[in-house]
Amino acid sequence: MVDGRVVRLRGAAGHPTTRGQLCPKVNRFISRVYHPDRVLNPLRRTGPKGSAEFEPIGWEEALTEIATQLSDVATEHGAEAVMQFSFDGTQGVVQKGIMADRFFDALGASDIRRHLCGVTAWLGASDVTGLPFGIDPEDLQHSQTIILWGTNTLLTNRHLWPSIEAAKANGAILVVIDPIRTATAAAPEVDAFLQVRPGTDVALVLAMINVMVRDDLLDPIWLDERTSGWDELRGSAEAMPASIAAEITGIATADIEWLARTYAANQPAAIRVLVGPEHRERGRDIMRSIALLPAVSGSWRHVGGGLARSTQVYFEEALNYPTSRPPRRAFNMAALGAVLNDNSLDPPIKALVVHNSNPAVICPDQNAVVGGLQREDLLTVVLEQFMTDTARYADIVLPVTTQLEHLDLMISWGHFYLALNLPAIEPLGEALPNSEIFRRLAETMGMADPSLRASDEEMIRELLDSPHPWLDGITYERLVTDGWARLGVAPGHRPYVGANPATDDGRFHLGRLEYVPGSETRGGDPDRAARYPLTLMSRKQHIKFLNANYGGFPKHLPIEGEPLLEIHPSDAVIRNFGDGDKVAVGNHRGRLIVSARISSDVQPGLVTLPFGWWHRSSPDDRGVNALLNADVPPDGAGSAFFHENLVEVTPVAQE
Ligand SMILES: Nc1nc2c(c(=O)[nH]1)N[C@H]1C(S)=C(S)[C@@H](COP(=O)(O)OP(=O)(O)OC[C@H]3O[C@@H](n4cnc5c(=O)[nH]c(N)nc54)[C@H](O)[C@@H]3O)O[C@H]1N2
Ligand SMILES: Nc1nc2c(c(=O)[nH]1)N[C@H]1C(S)=C(S)[C@@H](COP(=O)(O)OP(=O)(O)OC[C@H]3O[C@@H](n4cnc5c(=O)[nH]c(N)nc54)[C@H](O)[C@@H]3O)O[C@H]1N2
Ligand SMILES: [Mo]
Repeated sequence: MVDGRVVRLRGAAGHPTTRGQLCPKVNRFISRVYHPDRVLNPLRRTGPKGSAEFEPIGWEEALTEIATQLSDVATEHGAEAVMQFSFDGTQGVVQKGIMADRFFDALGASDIRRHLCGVTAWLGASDVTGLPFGIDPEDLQHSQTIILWGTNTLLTNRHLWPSIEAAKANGAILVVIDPIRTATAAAPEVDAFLQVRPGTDVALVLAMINVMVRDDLLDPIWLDERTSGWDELRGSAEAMPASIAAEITGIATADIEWLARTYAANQPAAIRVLVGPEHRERGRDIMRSIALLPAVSGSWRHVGGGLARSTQVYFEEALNYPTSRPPRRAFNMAALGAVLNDNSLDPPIKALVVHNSNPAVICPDQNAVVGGLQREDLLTVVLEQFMTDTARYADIVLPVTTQLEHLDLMISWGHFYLALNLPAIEPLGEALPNSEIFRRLAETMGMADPSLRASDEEMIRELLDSPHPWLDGITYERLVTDGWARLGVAPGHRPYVGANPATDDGRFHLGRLEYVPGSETRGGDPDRAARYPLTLMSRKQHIKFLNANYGGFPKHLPIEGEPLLEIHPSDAVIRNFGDGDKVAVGNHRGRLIVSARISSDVQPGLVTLPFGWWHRSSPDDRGVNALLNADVPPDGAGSAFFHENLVEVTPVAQE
């Protein structure tokens, strides 16, 4: 720090996960904080929606105007005509939304189901284990077999890699299962890369269990004492021999057999998952099927065995999270485009308040989302650090602080360390933390509930005020002194040794399992596939991107400078185009003109476009999400199907 200005950012040397290192995206965080494009004043729209023409206004004027308009909407249409939209812009518990939720609860506004990330994975794992506790990811260092199942660890979760390297140094076998040869799949440490056909993992799991039964690799006492529904699952698995699974998954029979034997016999065996395969219509089945493997094999018994999934559930259990939110109309965030355009809703949405999110980029069916944001009769307020594609459509933009400027309590999905984020500098310009904005808005609107006046420190103290043993000895004061503290989960913690899964009978739930292709797949809808024969996946792909945080920053863009369509040589040749050619990729939802990159990292029938690019950094003023299905699972719970969309690609004549 020099003269109140941050000049260097580094990881804490003593922190066991980061070990003094930051990842390539966070390494440049200071340039984001001091970026000349930071929004540092409240702004009011002066041009047409989307034009990004704004004038600065004072805070008081901004808050009064928002308060008046929200009250008018609530009076005229009912409070449910107001909706908040918020997501994962920060992992800080307070700034992510505690005060915002209190504000919208007090107002009685429509709520948002924050389901785009991790909920489907949570549901699938909890189908097997009740509360889905996994192992400490650091314990992968003790594994002899590690399967990175649909997770691009080297890109999305680099801090796990040293644990994997430690296991490798001990002779572990490392397997990657992914439809794409990702940076992780291509790493020299990987012993086997199994390039599964997208969305077919359930067939692979069934065949693995089939082989384990056939070759007598399972422990009948474990199955008898610790599981229920084994007969049903065994029946399902018996109907899926490896040879049939090979046809469905594209993985050779011998490789499936090798994987099953290695996984069952080379213990401790761990599977690492995050969210990749959840982003499909049948994502819950896939995540459940993966969670079935340690329940069947009993690998949970070994330190370094079991499922290493998101650790967030540990923090949710330990911290005193607000639990009693009033039930209200709520929408799955994937459906934002449909919700904003649906006039038959009672009441329709008339005011949208966005914080911690950039829905114009991150939601599926981008054209529908933008269509909704263009509505002249929709009041849109966006709390942002930058003039994002969403903020451009706002009536009022409110400037918010970054993590260097506000107080927060940070949880994690990658490890067990709780951190207190103390502000390092004063807020820049007129920026305010989200929490403070909602406190002031509540006051301006005359809301009386004292919980709407709680300070950030008070909210953090409330969160820490929990009898849970994992928080023993972790106080606000200790966090101020030390910066971080490990939850009181012992190293080598085996969540299901000496404790049962939180299912109704205390056993791992197995039961019937069936491979069913999603409806927007070649197997699921042959008619549609005749028109749109290629599967489009839209993953996180760039090392310096963090979701949509950097997709508009020239210094963060990859050298190619624009999103490229990756396509297999066999699919390009029959369509008569070559590397670097302009192509149209599209379906009934949208169409983009992009450049092609011919690559055998993808498989025949599969194309990819990277996620996270802002509209104006993309050739057609739209990102890949313009092509994506906005359906959600029938019960409304879970994520969007980002990786399961059918498209056609055609060459575009060059002038
Ligand atoms: N650099 C960088 N790091 C990030 C992020 C970022 O944007 N950039 N985002 C952060 C966030 S919000 C999250 S949620 C995590 C996500 O971390 P990950 O879950 O690791 O990342 P994803 O790219 O969502 O998906 C991982 C892999 O799943 C594969 N996959 C998709 N469908 C299937 C399938 O049907 N079967 C199998 N076996 N694999 C499949 C994809 O090809 C992809 O390689 O990353 C975090 N870290
Ligand atoms: N095609 C496709 N779409 C996807 C995915 C994919 O893999 N493919 N991944 C999905 C996943 S896993 C996720 S998590 C979502 C991510 O969706 P989002 O959470 O919406 O995306 P981010 O880009 O992480 O953050 C949004 C904004 O939060 C702002 N922000 C940061 N800190 C603060 C703060 O303190 N206050 C306020 N008000 N704003 C702040 C940033 O400036 C940023 O513009 O995207 C989903 N969408
Ligand atoms: Mo995510």
